[in-house]
Amino acid sequence: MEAKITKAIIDEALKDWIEFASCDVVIAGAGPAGLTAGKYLAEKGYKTLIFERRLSFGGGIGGGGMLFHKIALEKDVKDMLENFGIRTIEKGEILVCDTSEFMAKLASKCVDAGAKIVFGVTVDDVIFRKDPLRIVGVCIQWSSVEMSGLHVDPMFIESRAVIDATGHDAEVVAIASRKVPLGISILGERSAFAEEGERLVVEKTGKIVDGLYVAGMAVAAVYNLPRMGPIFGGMLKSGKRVAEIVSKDLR
Ligand code: 48F
Repeated sequence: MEAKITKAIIDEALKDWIEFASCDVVIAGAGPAGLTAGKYLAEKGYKTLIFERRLSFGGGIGGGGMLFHKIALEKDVKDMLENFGIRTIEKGEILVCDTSEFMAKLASKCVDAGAKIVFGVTVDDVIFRKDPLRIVGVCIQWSSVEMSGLHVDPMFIESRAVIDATGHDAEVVAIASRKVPLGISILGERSAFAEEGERLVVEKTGKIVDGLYVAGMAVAAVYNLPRMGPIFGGMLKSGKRVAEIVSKDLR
């Protein structure tokens, strides 16, 4: 029995790895922006793979506002929330919902749409080509190996588009801007200005260079935009917008 358990797991895992070694879209990070982008891209039929460093999805959702188990959203994302089946309570101009419901339903809709989420894997570099400069995939490593500090070479996933949805540090764009380089420097996010941050994070969502896109709080890090704290409408809209932009470019 024990050997059968091992064989069944490895057999199915390898099938996924072989299938996804080359895919349409790699998303780094399974926070709200990455999960939303994953849902809309998979729904459009793109082979979409999400790598998440941790062993769970949700990113900053679980912490709510200072560990209170609720997050806020603007009313203009009500349709999207209904599409995800997420229930909210109206508080004047703000909608409020449970962190657990928000996280679970974003992830379940993303998976149901066909996106593959792999936990415990960190995107630690990009693959590039010259003339013209473009990003054609990512280098990946087990997060546990990364944490151990062992010297282990990464492996590669080729993809037509890479989306940095790694949150506040914009890790993938930061690496590419240092190592490719892209001719940009990452300034990091600014102090809080919720309304402006929510607007600009959506407006600036998009392509960095051919093959590399940015969504969610990573956008704020790249473009030095204000942070907005535990209000999440901008993350949903940014995830949806990057899916539309990538989908248009891949068509
Ligand atoms: O941080 P995160 O939730 O980013 P987001 O989707 O949403 C931001 C909000 O949660 C909140 C906010 C706005 O309302 O201020 O903070 O933009 O999710 C990012 C995910 O990416 C993972 C990380 O563990 C988290 O789950 N991640 C980070 N770096 C890597 C990564 C990496 N190099 N490879 C794989 N996953």
